[in-house]
Amino acid sequence: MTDSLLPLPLDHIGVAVKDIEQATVRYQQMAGLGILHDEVVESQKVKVRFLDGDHYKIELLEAIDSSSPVARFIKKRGEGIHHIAFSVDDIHEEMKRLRKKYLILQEKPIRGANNKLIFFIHPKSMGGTLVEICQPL
Ligand code: CMX
Repeated sequence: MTDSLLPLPLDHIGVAVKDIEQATVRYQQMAGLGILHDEVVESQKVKVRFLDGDHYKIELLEAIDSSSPVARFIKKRGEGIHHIAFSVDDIHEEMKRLRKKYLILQEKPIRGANNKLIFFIHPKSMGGTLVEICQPL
């Protein structure tokens, strides 16, 4: 990338889990994280819960349907870190910029959890890590 590119702030880390309630207890007991927000994202077939760290968030993701990307992920790889999400100010410009170098999974940004526009970079073009780019609406 260019020398002038500023580091994108981390928005959250997504963790695929089989049971969101059990996972919440694990993070509460281990790190004292409280619940920030619950939501069902129908388009992604997931139930999500954001946990509040001091300067970060953890997004727990539980599939609500076997066709969900999260259900496929858990079937293939088990529970664990599913994606990392970076926050941007102009998601349309970032999509144009990143599409030149990376495989972007959406044609246009889509509506994600927590009132955000999002898109994903395929793990195959990010060394095995799924990356979400997001912008608050
Ligand atoms: N992180 C790293 N690798 C992943 C991955 C992930 N999250 N999901 C899949 N992969 C890998 C698979 O292990 C597989 O690797 P191999 O070819 O080495 O076996 C490869 O990617 C293809 O996997 P697949 O099961 O054939 O492909 P899928 O049909 O599951 O699609 C992907 C993979 C990334 C295109 C799909 O999961 C996707 O579109 N993800 C973006 C949307 C999403 O994840 N939504 C969930 C909730 C989002 C939210 O609201 O926060």
